[in-house]
Amino acid sequence: MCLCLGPTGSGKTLLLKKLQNRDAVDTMSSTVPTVGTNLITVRFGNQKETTIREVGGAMAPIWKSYYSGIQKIMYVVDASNLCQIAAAGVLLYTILAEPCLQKAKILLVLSKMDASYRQMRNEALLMLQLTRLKKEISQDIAVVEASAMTGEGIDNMLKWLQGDSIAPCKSKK
Ligand SMILES: Nc1nc2c(ncn2[C@@H]2O[C@H](COP(=O)(O)OP(=O)(O)OP(=O)(O)O)[C@@H](O)[C@H]2O)c(=O)[nH]1
Ligand SMILES: [Mg+2]
Repeated sequence: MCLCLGPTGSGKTLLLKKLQNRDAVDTMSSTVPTVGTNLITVRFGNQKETTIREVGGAMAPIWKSYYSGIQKIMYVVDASNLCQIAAAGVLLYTILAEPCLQKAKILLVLSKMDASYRQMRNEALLMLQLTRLKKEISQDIAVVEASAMTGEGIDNMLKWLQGDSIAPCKSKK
């Protein structure tokens, strides 16, 4: 089981829909904030599948009650909304400090890349203090740039879910 967390409106629900069925997502239809949780099953080509539980951003105060037995966390941050990023970083830090998640694998997803300019990736990582964070924590953090609108990053997210390491993306201008 993988948990999908991140501030409200960061794009979790739409990305998960796209992971589940990349060809049949109406990205024009609007989503509603997830109140509670949302379970989805992702099937891979090789008959394997995995379950992801999204816990809505509105539920952040009780994210903790879902940590037991979790090995993977996908943390979604809206890269087009730099104002929200510092707060997203604080929430990420509390997840990483959690004793029962010290062995978890973390995927940091910079979402809505279609609405961001490329340089925002670096600004977002800077505001999250990722380089500093990586030195202080025991978990493995991979970073993916993604967009539910264009489908960017979906392949890498599927690879990560299957346990493959993903090549660090080059900084694009
Ligand atoms: N431009 C753009 N907009 C997106 C993308 N993904 C989601 N959105 C928009 O962002 C808004 C919030 O998306 P959701 O997927 O519902 O966000 P969420 O993270 O599930 O939010 P909570 O369930 O409240 O925690 C919606 O209006 C989406 O249409 C994306 O890749 N690009
Ligand atoms: Mg949602």
